[in-house]
Amino acid sequence: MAMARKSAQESARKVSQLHPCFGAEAHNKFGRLHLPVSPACNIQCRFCNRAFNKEEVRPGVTAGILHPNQAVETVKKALSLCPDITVVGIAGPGDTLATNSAVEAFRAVHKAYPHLIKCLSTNGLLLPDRAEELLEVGVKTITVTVNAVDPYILEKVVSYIVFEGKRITGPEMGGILTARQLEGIRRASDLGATVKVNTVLVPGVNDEHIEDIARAASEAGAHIYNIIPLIPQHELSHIEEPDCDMLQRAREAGARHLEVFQHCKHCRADACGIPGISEFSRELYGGQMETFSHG
Ligand code: CLF
Ligand code: SF4
Repeated sequence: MAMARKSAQESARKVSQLHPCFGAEAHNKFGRLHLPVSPACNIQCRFCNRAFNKEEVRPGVTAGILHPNQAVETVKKALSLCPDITVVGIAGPGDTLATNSAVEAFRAVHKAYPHLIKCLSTNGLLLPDRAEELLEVGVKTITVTVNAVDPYILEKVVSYIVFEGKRITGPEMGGILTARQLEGIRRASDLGATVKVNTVLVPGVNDEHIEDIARAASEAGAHIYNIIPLIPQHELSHIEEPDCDMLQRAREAGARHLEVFQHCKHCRADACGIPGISEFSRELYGGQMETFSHG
């Protein structure tokens, strides 16, 4: 296991040179493509209002859903629009492990483009069961969104999970989700993946809890930490967005345990291009998919 951790550290160094979300070096230089193949979610975050439209720029939003068998063709087209793409990511619009679509898409893309980094973002509920399979289909970088590691704080951010066929709420839900996320991080990192933890910073809820999250994530084997300011909506629409001081304090607290990534661009689930520099999602997906609108 120690060997695997060491090789994960070496792989993390390589990834930081090529992946725009895993290192300052690669940021502004390389691009990522998101394949919006994952429609469903197995938890309900209180701030999440998944939507299908072409206007908003935030996680969870996409212009439509792609079928996994369209993945390779989409990567080909994206590379012709933006040859600087080094990463193919799947980040929604639902959870990437709630259905098999992401694994199927990665399997096909890895076969056709083995040199591109495959990147998955998940809420982590099913990561312990699927980490091995992800590594098998070429996934090298995994992001787990951990918004609290205390069940009483977590229930203020997540209203329920659906786990083993049951809908679970309250502190019991918080305990299960945290245990699964940390176990998933441990398993993925032991298998050689580079793991980033994302936290949505919710003022008055988890802003004093960031150091605890970073400590637990680091102990579980995570390599990088990214703090994303809340976009107030859905059940948390009454909470104000965190200000720069709060974000700065949170980043300092996180940095006591993990390297903090500071350049996140709040990407949509169908983003394509160099984050913050170029965006080709309209050219890529615009004419091809239906526009849904919900929420
Ligand atoms: Fe996509 Fe996320 Fe992979 Fe990057 S985004 S799945 S790790 S390839 Fe990057 Fe966008 Fe921030 Fe995410 S800037 S929202 S951190
Ligand atoms: Fe929304 Fe993602 Fe939370 Fe699911 S895990 S409810 S898609 S933010």
